[in-house]
Amino acid sequence: MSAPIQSIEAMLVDIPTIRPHQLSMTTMAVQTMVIVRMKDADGLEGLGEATTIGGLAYGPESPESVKLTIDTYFAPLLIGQDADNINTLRVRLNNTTRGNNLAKSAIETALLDLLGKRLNRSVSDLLGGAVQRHLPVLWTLASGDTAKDIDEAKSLIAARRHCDFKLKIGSRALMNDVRHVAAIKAAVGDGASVRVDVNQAWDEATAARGMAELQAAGIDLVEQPTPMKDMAALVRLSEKFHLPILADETVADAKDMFSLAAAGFAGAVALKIAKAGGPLQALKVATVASAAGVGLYGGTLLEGTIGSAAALHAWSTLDRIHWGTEMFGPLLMKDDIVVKRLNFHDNGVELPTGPGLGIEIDEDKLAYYRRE
Ligand code: MUC
Ligand code: MG
Repeated sequence: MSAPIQSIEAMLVDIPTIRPHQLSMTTMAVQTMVIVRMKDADGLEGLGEATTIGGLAYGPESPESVKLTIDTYFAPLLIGQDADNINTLRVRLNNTTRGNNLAKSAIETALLDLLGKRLNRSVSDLLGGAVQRHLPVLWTLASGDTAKDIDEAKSLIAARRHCDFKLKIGSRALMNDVRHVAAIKAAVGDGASVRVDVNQAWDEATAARGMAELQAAGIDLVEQPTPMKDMAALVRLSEKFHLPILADETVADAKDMFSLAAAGFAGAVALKIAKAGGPLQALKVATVASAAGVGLYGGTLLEGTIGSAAALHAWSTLDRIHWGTEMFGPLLMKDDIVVKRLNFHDNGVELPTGPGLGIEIDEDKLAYYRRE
């Protein structure tokens, strides 16, 4: 039988990154996760995570605002409610709170983890069952230095930890970025798929020139070249080039996916539980994308182990993930707050096993990294 939600705690956890991670809008030296611990009246605990990139650099929710939203607005709406009916709780939240999908993703994840623990089933079981248990994971090269990126790529290929790479570009002059990308592609060879993420940095004309250059350099995919709200530019670019586009910031939820596809976009979409408002919501984006013939990619906002595991449970249920995943967030951090880290091997990661997410908090580590 189910039990009411008794407490919801949201805490900020700061872990340094293994090296600076340079994106078009910020350079990260530390990752801040919002970790949610939700307890029911039987003492079962659900874990959730909401994580973004660079404070407010990536989107309108910051780690601090996510914590405030959960503490001030979500917890009073949820405490005392039956924890089992996740759809009812989502409707309850959405009736009185708009947006804040990162915070909602942490809550939906914690509810799924809690339900899984109650039923002794994994989150992927709750989502219909895993189709694959070892998912491909690429690595992002973003040290800001071409030679360092090449060394990093070569050692990861040799260790069979990753065979595909995403490069963060857009902060430098176009031709400097193109030279950087072409040098890395030439160094890793045809065995590796090399993609770029521009994180909205180009206007449409720059993007058209950039895509022509990147196509010639052998790049496989160009992620979010233009500003998120400019859907028409993404559609026009997708019509103009054979080099496919991966829509990221433009598509948060199923409605965005429908609008982009209806406008004529062809390409792929980065699914992210954080953008959509949770694993269940991200799978709705996948359904719309698949119906429109848009390829799927398992995306991250560089979450730690809890958020990455939640996403992996969702991606594992998809028939096909055309472009693989990028669930490497935990590897970008110097340390972790879980007892058993995810098992990355053979250019991918194992879906964690056990009830719920299959993740357990290391209390000492959490106490150490938790922000006071
Ligand atoms: C993004 O925009 O895709 C994913 C991988 C990475 O390095 O940054 C993120 C965010
Ligand atoms: Mg992106």
